[in-house]
Amino acid sequence: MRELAPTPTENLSIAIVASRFNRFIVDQLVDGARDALRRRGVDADRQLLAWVPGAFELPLLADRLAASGRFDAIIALGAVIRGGTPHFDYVAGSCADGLSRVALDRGVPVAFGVLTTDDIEQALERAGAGAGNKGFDAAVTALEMADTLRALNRELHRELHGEPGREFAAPDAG
Ligand code: INI
Repeated sequence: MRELAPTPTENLSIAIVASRFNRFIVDQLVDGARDALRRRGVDADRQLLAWVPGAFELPLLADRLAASGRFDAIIALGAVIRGGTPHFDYVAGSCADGLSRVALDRGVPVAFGVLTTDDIEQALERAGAGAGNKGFDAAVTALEMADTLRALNRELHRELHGEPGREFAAPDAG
């Protein structure tokens, strides 16, 4: 069995889309994501940060960014905290559905760095105060998916054009 072997690729362009609602938490997710991009060596010139009012608005901006064709991956960051009403479920559900739809419709990886928690403490824990930083994790995921798609495209290109180095070769006749 052949296995796709993604390697870290150069010159990735990455967009972060972040929601201002619960900004004191989302700011930490943004910091985490930027830290991951910096460690990976993603050029600051190739990063775009865009803000929207709330998590509900993330999919639309992610869609516009994906449609631009300028980004290898998008990192969506937000914090939806459960209140006493069903509002949480509508906002969180619509956000998650919308973001996954953008990825599938546009063929651009969209990492889901949107916290959905019962309370502020849980959110803070996941924004760097205990259980890691989900913004950092989302950025790592976005980079891996961008690398994987590039590797897949390379393989498909080789398969199509029969360039040397391809490993899709049929069993050797001789
Ligand atoms: N938006 C969030 O990002 N997090 C929340 O916790 C939240 N709550 O709790 O209401 C929230 N609501 C706003 C929503 O995302 C939209 O901005 C708003 O409904 C206008 O479309």
